[in-house]
Amino acid sequence: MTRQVYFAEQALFPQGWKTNVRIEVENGLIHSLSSDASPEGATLLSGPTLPSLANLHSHAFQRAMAGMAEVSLNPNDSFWSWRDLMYKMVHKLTPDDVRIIATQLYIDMLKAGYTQVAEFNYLHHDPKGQTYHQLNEMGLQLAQAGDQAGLGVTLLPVLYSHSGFGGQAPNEGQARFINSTEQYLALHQASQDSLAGHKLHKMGVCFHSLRAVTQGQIQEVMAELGQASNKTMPIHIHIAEQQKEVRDSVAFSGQRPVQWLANEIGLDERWCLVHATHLDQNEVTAIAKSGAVAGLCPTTEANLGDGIFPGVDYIAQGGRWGIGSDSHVSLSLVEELRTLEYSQRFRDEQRNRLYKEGEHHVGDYLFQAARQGGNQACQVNLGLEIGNRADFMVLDNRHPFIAASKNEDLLNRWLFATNENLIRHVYVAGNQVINDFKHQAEAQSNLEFTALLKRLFN
Ligand code: NGQ
Ligand code: ZN
Repeated sequence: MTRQVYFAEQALFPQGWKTNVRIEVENGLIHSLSSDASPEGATLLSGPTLPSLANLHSHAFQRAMAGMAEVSLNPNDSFWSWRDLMYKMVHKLTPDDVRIIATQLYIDMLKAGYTQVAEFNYLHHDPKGQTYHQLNEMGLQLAQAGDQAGLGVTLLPVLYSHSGFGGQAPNEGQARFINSTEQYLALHQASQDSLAGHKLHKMGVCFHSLRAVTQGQIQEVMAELGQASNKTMPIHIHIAEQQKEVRDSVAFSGQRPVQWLANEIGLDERWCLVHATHLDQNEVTAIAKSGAVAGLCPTTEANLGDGIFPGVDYIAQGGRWGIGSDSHVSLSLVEELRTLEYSQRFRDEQRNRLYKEGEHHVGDYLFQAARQGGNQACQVNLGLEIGNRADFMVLDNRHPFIAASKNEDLLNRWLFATNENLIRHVYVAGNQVINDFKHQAEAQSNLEFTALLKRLFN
């Protein structure tokens, strides 16, 4: 048995801040928690201590092209022209490349305060579309990257069969993604077998989008994987990110994407609807009522010109949501949460848009809601509660805004008025993975990632 004891003068619980908090960890889990406690025999945490968050949406390989698509090639550059560039890069990546990118990315995620990531992986085959010797080769590389960094991966093998609504044949750029339902179920089983019993990694079910799968396929996979013991596995899908997708959905079925999913398949707490950007009032209500999580990726959605999520209406109805860094143009939960709130302000020409009854501090609302939604979508429990994994982070109290803030102002100061990374130490399952902004594997990872970028882009 491993046992650690930590002490923080200030720590954020699900109910709010408490002082002089003693955190006892056994075998990676929080065994006991007490406030107004004594520091005797404990390792002192040097600043305000917060739970880390689960990042609910990632395509790790896209980190390699972050910032490389900001060149105007045509006056109508869009999500779809960005996707063409992304497909060009996908073509070049080997399994080793994916591991190198993901290792660097996951170290950067830990530094940013994410300790679990839902990896929405649709890169399955070699560039000719042939399966690798190991069916879940890419999933293994991603899990290995998670192990090297010390971050938990919620692996979501993705079912991707078609290029558009109604089972349209895939296009050439999609060759590495394509599986039949049968192949997908075999891939999923292989992934479950290889991650079974792993301390940090989890599994979920995933459909790329309503463009990429048919109703029959969703039903078949749900019948196989949504049963008995697996009933709690999260189910992720990209939904309604672009207006074109909504128009194509209506043209195909007479229904908008979320409307169709709610009516024809049914929504519940297992679902994570990634992006869910374009919703009418009925769809807002359908998601909010179902307990599903809206998987918001504010910096990527801004970068790709997706549109603005109807956050005010959704939250007024109790809607759940979490944050994903998706294409990884930003690895900063400060920037994600701030962009989300500011998107609402831009649209409404008003201030302080996202909060709830009983929590009028925007930063506190945003942080706690993102924590809960990320947990639900990634199948983890991050937060200072007994029985949870002992993941937490320590802010740098040498910064005046951190050192001088009263409890109720601290998250607002941090989230709305700082830009430099202030996450100084990070712990996963009781072990320190970031010490004074540094990760023990970063020097080696930087070298390998730099060489790879030069090979890909020079
Ligand atoms: C993806 N990314 O699968 O990586 C997508 C783009 C698509 C985002 N939606 C491709 N941000 O949706 O077809
Ligand atoms: Zn995505």
